[in-house]
Amino acid sequence: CVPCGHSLYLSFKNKTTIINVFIFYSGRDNACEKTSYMFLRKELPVRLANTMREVNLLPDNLLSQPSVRLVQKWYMQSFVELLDYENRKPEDPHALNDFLELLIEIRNRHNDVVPTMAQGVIEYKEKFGFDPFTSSNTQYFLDRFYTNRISFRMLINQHTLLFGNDTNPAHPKHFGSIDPNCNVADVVRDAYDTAKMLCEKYYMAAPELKIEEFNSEAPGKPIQAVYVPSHLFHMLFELFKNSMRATVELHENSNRGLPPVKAKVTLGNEDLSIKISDRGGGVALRKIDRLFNYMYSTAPTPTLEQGAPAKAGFGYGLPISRLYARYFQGDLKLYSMEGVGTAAVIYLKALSSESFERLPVFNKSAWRHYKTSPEADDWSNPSKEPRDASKSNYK
Ligand code: W6P
Repeated sequence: CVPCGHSLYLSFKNKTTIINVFIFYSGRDNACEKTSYMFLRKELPVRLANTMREVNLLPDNLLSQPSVRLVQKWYMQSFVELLDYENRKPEDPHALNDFLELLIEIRNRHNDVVPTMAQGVIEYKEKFGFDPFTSSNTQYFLDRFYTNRISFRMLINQHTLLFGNDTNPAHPKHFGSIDPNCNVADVVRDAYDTAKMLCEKYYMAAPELKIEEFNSEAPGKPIQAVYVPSHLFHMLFELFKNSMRATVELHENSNRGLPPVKAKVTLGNEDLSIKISDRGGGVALRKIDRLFNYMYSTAPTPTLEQGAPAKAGFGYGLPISRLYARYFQGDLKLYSMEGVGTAAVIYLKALSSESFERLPVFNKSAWRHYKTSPEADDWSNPSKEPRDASKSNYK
């Protein structure tokens, strides 16, 4: 079992050691699959158990919503099914294949975790309204919960892609879901094209794309990363949808056409950055945090119909995109200038050796997050009502 040269890796922590598990394998040989099996039959239940413990720390009013209970049931069932393999030797003639099938089953069972949790948040809001304490608890929890889910699916996908028979013939040079030579501008164009089709369907128009590359390491050469193209696509598609919507809605009735959406891909020593900027009128600084807030941005309207097209502007697109960026030590930030436009920047690590998993840990300090009530604000707070509404433009 020979891991390939790249060092983008997934790690896992237990009490005393950090074990780096290479997810690049040079071939689809059996020894490799056994190693992966031995790792996953332990690691997957550990990740499920950590999450289930944290679910139990949610406020009772949220925990008791039927949708949250349903998600909890899925996690328990998958946990139990994985434990069946605790003592099955990899030499057992059916163990490897049965395990692979179980992973696919589990992946399917957990497909709708995100909309179902969103439903739970809606149920909570309908009954108890919006309050800052539950909102900050929910924010903290869902960021960790979804990061855990991203990592869990990443592990399952690597195993099924590398050892199942559903290997993708379109991408012979990928290692599972990882492209060791991912051309970033290509993914930008791909995500733009997909968002453009959606935008034209809704609005009969879409802004053009202008794309620039600055490779400070190898001037003139295309910028590449060791990365998961589907993660990158997910983030960029979300940003393009937002930028296009803002652009079209602001300029719909103007006869000067739509200002283009610009993309700039840059590579430095440490960072590989991708900026998507629009002239869609921007967002006031006061409202930027809301765009990443799960509880604030869940509206009861998005129907959970199968195959319903994803419309931009509500739901969990932005906060989850930021989790994808952070998962491999990057980030996603919004810089807006109200009245003019918005720039969104995705930061990735330039070096794959810096791109290890960022995982939530479940310790005392995490526990404290759920158990301490918010303290009084230690900064002065202007009164909600302007002293004289006719003179003040404080909103
Ligand atoms: C906007 C709002 C937004 C969110 C995310 C990305 C781009 C944009 N543009 O106006």
